[in-house]
Amino acid sequence: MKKSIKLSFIFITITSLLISCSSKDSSKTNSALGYNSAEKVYVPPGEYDEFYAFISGGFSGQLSVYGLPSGRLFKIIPVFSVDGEKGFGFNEETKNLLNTSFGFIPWGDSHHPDISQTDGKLDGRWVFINENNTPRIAKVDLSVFETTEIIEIPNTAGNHSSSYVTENTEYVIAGTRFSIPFPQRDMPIKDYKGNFKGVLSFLEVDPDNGNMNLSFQIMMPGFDYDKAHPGRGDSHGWFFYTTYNTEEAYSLLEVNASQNDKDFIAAVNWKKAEEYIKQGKFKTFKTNYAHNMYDESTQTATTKWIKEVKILDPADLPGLVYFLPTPKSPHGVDIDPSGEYIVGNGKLSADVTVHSFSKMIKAIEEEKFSGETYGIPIIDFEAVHAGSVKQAGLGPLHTEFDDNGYAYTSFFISSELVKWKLGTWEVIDRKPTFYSPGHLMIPGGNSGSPFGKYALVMNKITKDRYLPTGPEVTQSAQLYDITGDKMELLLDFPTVGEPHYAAGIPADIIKPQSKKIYKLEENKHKYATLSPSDTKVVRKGKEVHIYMTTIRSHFTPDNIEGVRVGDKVYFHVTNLEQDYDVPHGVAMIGANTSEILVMPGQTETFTWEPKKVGVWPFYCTDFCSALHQEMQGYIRVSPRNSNIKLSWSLD
Ligand code: K7E
Ligand code: CUA
Repeated sequence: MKKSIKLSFIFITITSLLISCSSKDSSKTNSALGYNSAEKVYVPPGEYDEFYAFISGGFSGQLSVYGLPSGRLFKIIPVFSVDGEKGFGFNEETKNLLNTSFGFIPWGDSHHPDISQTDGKLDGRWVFINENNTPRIAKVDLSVFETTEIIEIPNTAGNHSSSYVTENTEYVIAGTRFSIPFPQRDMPIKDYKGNFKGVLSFLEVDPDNGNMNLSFQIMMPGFDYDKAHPGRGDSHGWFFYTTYNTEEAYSLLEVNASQNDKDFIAAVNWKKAEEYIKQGKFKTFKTNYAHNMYDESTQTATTKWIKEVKILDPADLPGLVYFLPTPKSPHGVDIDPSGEYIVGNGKLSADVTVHSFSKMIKAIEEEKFSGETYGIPIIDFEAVHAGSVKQAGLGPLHTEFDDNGYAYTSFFISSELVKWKLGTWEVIDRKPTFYSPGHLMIPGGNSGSPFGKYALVMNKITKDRYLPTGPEVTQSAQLYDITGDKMELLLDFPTVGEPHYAAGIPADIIKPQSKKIYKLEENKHKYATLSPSDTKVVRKGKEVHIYMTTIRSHFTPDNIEGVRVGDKVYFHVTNLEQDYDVPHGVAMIGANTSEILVMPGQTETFTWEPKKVGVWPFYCTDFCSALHQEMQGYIRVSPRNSNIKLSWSLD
């Protein structure tokens, strides 16, 4: 009896698998074959993933950290949007990171993370990521997985062709998607042509600490500069940008910016730019932008206002910029690991157009130009064209490379991932994606040494892939095994926000340098309190400063009297722990900021403006020990005109 039930259960299961195999939804086919795939993504409890993946959050403004192949989420690093979980943008230490010339900006749109490199190899020291909306570039320090610098990009709108690093992290670059009046001014929009300009920015990176500095900008014609990638190997010293709207349309762009058969890839010789800068061939323009830097020793971010920027005009500077005609409103431009091939993903085209760097150099030497625009030579298409991947799919967006001479292109409209061979341009394999991929990522993708084991495809549409969650469904990433001739779909997992690009790196490069605690003796925070006996409460007019310490499981001081309605109370909390993974938090009723989460050895400041008379509790927000629930205290709040003196208790 029992046996027959079991058998019929197996029978039903097999039939249902067969049915789903034959159903029109090919995604289910994969789950029937899924056991083998499951093994390839399964990371047993207690074991580590092989790769980190840093996935942009798009409209979340953040950068999330996943493990591959498991797809497990480890951390969301707040970058351009305030984050209540970590107090980012709320506490006194980090809020200056979000300063801009438009004021404090609590939200951003993050697109393209890129990991620092040495000799064309990922070195895992920093991730840079761009903010599209209010143009900025951030640096995330990978020893602590925190945002430590944000620099605003002036003369720019829609910072999209950003933020990629050169092979020794000499520069991280930014570029304008929307051209704007240059200099910015009140003028009729119909006078766009010739008056609007697109500016490309080069930020030099300090090799010791990763700090950025806007070295110069190049003032380009008023096109849209969409994506960018650095040259490498022989093409090191060049940067490539896609353009669209070479029509310089300013309305109905979906029609008017799709007229030209070919737009351009702009090839910028940044080594030449450096020479011109040295020769003083730049113009200095007045500007005002924020450079926000978090100092690890004071543990506090400060804002510097920069007033000038150097501008190079390619019309006056021969050899600085060339245009490579490329069909058709190209989105991504991607450079293969050797640096020879420049891949243009014409999003309104069925072909992928590939240019040759060596042909480009030859064409420049032989002056094989088909014209010029705004003083910039246009290289003859045939003189630079290496080949095209014919009829590869519909709507190519982005291409990445493995370490075996293959390229992988995402096709938005035909929803597929296509593998093709560099040099022969033949399509090797294609696999459906679910659905409408934007970027894909192969770890080390923007470097001379990719790790061609997995391709992570980030999709715009999810539809039926997950349980429904109301009208808003998660965006989705899909992991493919690319080690064989045929690609194999292994895993779907949801992402945070809308992912655009991602950057992947072997975990072994990052793991050894990951910081476990902040050393108390190195804490130079202005309000650090290094011992419970040094705690105190100080009034400065309407400000009350509490110099507070935490250690399992106690706040010192824990009871404070003498605070008045209308005061602003600063809790300067130093976490005296020196053990890994023991943060303490603080929250206070009615605070219009957020909690803070203070790491071992760190000081952070939480602010509270008491509105009501009474005795109000504060507590630790992080379950730090068996006595975590006992980690609490009170603040007595008296009327504004009270003359109760400040007092506090230490036990
Ligand atoms: Cu194609 Cu912002 Cu790189 Cu999205 S972008 S997909
Ligand atoms: Cu400290 Cu909970």
